[in-house]
Amino acid sequence: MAKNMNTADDGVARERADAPARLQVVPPGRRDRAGGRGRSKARDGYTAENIQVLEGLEAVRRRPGMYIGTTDIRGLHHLVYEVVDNSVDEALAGHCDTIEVRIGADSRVTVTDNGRGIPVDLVKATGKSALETVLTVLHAGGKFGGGGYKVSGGLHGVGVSVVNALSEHLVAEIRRDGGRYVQEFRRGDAQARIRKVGDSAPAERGTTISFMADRTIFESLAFDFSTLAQRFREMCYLTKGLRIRFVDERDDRDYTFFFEGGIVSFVRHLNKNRQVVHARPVYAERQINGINVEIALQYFDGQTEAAFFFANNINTIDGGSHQTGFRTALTRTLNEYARKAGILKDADSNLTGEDVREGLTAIVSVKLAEPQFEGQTKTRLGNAEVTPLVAQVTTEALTQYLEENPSDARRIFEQCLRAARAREAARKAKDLVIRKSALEGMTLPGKLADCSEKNPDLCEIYLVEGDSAGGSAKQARDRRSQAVLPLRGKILNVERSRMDKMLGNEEIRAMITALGIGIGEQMDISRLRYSRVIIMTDADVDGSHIRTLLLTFFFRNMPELITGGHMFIAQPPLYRVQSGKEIHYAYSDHERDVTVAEFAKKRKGEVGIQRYKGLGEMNPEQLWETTMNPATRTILRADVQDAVVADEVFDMLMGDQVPPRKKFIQTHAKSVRNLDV
Ligand code: 0RA
Repeated sequence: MAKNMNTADDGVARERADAPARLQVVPPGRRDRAGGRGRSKARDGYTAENIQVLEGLEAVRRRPGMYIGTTDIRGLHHLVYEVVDNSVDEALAGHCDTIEVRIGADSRVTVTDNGRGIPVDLVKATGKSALETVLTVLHAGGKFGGGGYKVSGGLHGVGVSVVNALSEHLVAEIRRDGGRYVQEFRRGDAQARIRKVGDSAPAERGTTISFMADRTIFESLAFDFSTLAQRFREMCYLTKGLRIRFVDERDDRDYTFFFEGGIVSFVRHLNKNRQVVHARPVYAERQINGINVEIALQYFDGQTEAAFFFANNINTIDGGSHQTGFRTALTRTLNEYARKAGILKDADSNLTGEDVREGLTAIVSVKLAEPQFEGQTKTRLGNAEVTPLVAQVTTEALTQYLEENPSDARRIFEQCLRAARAREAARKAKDLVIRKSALEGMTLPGKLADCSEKNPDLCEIYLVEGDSAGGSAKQARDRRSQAVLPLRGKILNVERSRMDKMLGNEEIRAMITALGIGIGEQMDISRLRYSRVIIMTDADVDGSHIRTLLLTFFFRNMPELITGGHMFIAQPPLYRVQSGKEIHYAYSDHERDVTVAEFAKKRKGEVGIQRYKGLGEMNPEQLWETTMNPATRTILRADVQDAVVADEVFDMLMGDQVPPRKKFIQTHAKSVRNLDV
């Protein structure tokens, strides 16, 4: 025990005041990518030359955007992911099976794991304890403690020191080697040396990081439960046997995620509300040349594809080498089997990639020591060596499955052949519709209230749920720059309907003509008539369903709208809180409570709360003020992740309509279906 105490003490070489400035060279190209708010804390000695030299974590505080992208809610969530990713790494290395994430009533976040505990002994290179090094030196993560522990990285791998820099207060507690060690930080600065505060039993081993995000940096500390829960759920699917408990003390929610079946549970979950073609997902896991490959797939009787590709638990939405390997193997294996089994005759043409991906739900997850993430958003896997490995695992697993389950194989091929025939029919129908609308000369839909401005850069369009809200929006809008298109009722569920049927739908055709870019092969994003397309739906279950449908439609048919950053979601307020003459609009339950408390403190007398169930309950002035006025509104840009998450399954599970607040979401036996509800 005494020895450990010593090493811990040795780790703290100097107090902060006399520590030398650690200089970090920021490459000029990255300097101005700040998504932050340009907080200028210029100090003597800083000059704006080509190469900017900043001191340690101060660089992070000066330009948070460079490290976490933005200082809005996404940046805020990034802090949580960063800390949790480290614990998940410990789980991936096989040393941890339980993580607890807790959001306090005051929005403090506490992440606890039962891993080995971050080492507390001295790191020679920094003269500090390993713990303090990880928390105060940029990019220090994984550079100690032996290679191989850190498989994640990529998107979130900026290091937990970034979290420390952007927290007004952070406490680390380490339980290892029989001791309990604590160190405290404020805005990245250690407040004292690491100290031993007690003993720990082996069963208590682990790390706890508790942080209060810095209110002077982040726009708000309103963590979104669903977004975080979705991420934790995904992490648990991708890490078999990992348990993540997520407690939100702001409104007393307590969920535990655990999936014994790993990505098989994931596939079952995605197919939960679908009619599956074969009962048991095809599954394989192999470790080849230090690369772990895991695939699971199951067909359902639909027309869409739900295949997701992960590298080190990161959702690589732009695909990459693992996707290539999987797709090639899927098409080739199915065609080879079909020929051999006489399902495809010599005269038949092969099934295309599209044919074999119709009605396919699949998860491909690879884990490798040195992932290369490419593309603008670093969401495409580059490692070429992964392609043949994924192809090999897919081919072997699928071939074996087809041979052992010939009747399932029949049904899968029937589905693929149906897809091939339907595709041909749809192509003909689509050509017809497109030619027809071309002949009609692109007349704008009658329901569209267009704006007078013609320059698309200055124009936006609101897609509004319901004719009555549409009417309010038409009165409320800025006629010069804002167009309004009301959409009646439930537009049809694009996931379940075919392209030809979809194009026959009046609401959908109105959207297509209003946006001006066409659809399918003829689509041309440069003809977009509005630079912002804003979905505005009621803040209720139906509204969220319609938003989901719209996002799904755009995601599948005009993905450039989303990837190009044109797609937005309006944020109407949930409550109107009034006391005397003072009115405040609250956009969350939490904000409502805070406002009520503030009003109550300021003056006695009644505080009135109105809950807005729909946009229709606001008059045009209120709608303008709260939701449409570019100067005062908040709109959220939809990214591809949102579109992927636009999954009815998730809403059903997590939505406010689920009464029990405490949930255990888990599967125990692979043979029992749908326990993950
Ligand atoms: C490297 C080495 C060792 C532990 C960790 C990293 C570690 C890091 C984090 C971050 C959050 N939770 C964590 N748990 C563990 C220890 C190596 C050893 O004890 O031999």
